[in-house]
Amino acid sequence: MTTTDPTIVSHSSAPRVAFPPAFHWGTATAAYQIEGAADDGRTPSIWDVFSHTPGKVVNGDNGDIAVDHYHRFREDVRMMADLGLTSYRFSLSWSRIQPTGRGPAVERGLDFYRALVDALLEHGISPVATLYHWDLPQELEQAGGWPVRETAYRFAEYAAHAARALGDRVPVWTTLNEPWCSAFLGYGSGVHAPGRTDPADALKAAHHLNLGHGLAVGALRELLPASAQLAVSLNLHMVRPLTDSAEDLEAARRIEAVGNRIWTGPMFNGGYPADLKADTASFVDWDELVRPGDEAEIGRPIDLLGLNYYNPTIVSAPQKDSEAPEPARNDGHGNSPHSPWPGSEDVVFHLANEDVTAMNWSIDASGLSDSLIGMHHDFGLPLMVTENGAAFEDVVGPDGTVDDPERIRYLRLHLAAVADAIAAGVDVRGYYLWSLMDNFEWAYGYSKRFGIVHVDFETQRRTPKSSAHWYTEVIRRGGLD
Ligand code: IFM
Repeated sequence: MTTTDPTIVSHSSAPRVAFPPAFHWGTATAAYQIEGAADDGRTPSIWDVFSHTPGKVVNGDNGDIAVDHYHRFREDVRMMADLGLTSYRFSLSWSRIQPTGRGPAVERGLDFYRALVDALLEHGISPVATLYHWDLPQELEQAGGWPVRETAYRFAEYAAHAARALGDRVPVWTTLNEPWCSAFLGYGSGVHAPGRTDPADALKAAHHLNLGHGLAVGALRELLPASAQLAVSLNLHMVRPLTDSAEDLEAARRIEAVGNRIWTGPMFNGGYPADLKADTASFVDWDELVRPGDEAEIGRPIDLLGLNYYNPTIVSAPQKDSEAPEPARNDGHGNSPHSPWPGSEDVVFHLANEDVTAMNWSIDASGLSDSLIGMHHDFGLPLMVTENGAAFEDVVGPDGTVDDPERIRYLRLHLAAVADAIAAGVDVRGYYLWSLMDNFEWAYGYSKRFGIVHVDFETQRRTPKSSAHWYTEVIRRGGLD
């Protein structure tokens, strides 16, 4: 048995499914979703502008205060330690570090992250820093945003500032979080900041995010100690055709191309796939967009690959029968008439089943184990689950506690799926539960709660839910019953 094999043990106090001893048990958050302190030393990001635009976010919510983590980080780190977390994944706010998106870094912004990381280390919690979790400095958006090539170079410059300041104490770095959302929800369907709706811009943004990743990896390698591990967090879609008809298989191929291989092609397989380029040729001239050397830059080796998984993606060809039930629009359209799937606008998305979370996302943990096994096979890199979790309609009991058995069930199923992948030989290094605490859920504002810690958004009081206590026990025992 190797150290990565989940162990089946019979001792009654030991977990039935144990994880490797060095497995990282974490939670994940993102700067704009938790920090607040929007005008305390930083300039607006695209999410400040978007959330302050009427009609863009449920209830007109914004991240001005969020859960005030900027001021409460010490208390939050203590809480993480009390929960027994061994690792914590957070993101850096670019406009806190480099307010104009270019030029020198601001020490005050860096000091906040130095203090956060020091507090984590003092409590024995290993930090994982994400450089970009969707909050582009607004100044760069005004200069064209991600559809403009220059933004990729600015990202690498910012990455270098972060590496110089934190490189001595952060062992694991991820460049981008879910670049699919940045490109296709931000510039395609427009349901995320900056809210633009041009398929050509979405594809250009995708290329420049990829290029920014590669340039940042280059900058980080030069500045970080040799022991630093570099990663990217992708929300690779576990695409499944509704039926095995040729038409549904073709729909799955198209979504897989513009959802997944647009990232993994240049990052791991030498370049953009020919079928993706053909599917989207009416929007962009790929030969003009991708300059010589770009794909090699994007393909710089990394050490770990992060997967963010919530639910599988079930697709079919357009339904011909007008009597067919209205398909579930859990496909990134939100309320937008604009598609986030350039070249594949007519593909229909379905729920995998009716067992759904408060986001109307089907609960199907088999997609997680299948994804991990597929990624291991396709890319051969050590993996981390950099996000997984669920929103439910949590209720605070009369005694102030929050009992969330549905979330425990979701987490148990998905951790078991991770264990299945490990048992199948996949090298999974850690699991980062989304999320540590309730926070600003983007276009849904504060209406969706993903935390294992409840936050009263009026008082900022934190209350660990029963799922938090359950997770603590899983960590303590090193596995699942
Ligand atoms: O809240 C988000 C996070 O920022 C990125 N991944 C999905 C989560 C839930 O929607």
